[in-house]
Amino acid sequence: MSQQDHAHAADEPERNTMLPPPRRWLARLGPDERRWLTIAFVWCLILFTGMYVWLAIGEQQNPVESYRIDPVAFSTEVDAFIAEHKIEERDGAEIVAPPPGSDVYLQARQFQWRPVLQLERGETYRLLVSSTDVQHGLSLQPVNLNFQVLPGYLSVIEITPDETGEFPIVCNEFCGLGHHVMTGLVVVD
Ligand SMILES: [Cu+2]
Repeated sequence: MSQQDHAHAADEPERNTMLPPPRRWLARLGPDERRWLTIAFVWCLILFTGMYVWLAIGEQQNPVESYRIDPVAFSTEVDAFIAEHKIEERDGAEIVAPPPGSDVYLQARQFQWRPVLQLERGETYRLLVSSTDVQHGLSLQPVNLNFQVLPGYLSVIEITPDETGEFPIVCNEFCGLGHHVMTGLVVVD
């Protein structure tokens, strides 16, 4: 070895690349890190608690009850409901006028909400909704009735229309190629 090589080796600390790097990640948290982690954790707790607070006082949650149901059985019930209360058919859509206060069915399927429901203002109905194929999303605006519709599950919600008019239903869960044309209608007289 020359004189120069010796000098160079002494300058650089010897490094064995097979050893792990210094364990800096086990160092104590700095004050800033600790402060922000505390703020983030407290904020998480506030939001988590907020879910239950809004459930109680916010009137933002739809009081939907859920039950298991066989999709084929549900389909049969919807067909029977439509056959019993159908008043007319317009552009292939079945328009159904169930008696006030009764159970009304709404079936979600690719790519349709059936039937069109004709309800009376001020009367209370139990709306029974399910899907007979894939997951859909029921969105009735502007009354903000909005929940997931799943095959095998029956969602039941009491509704009392307080305004007359036509209320479109859209599917807000992507369900296939015809998703964008999947609309339905509730008519309130
Ligand atoms: Cu859809």
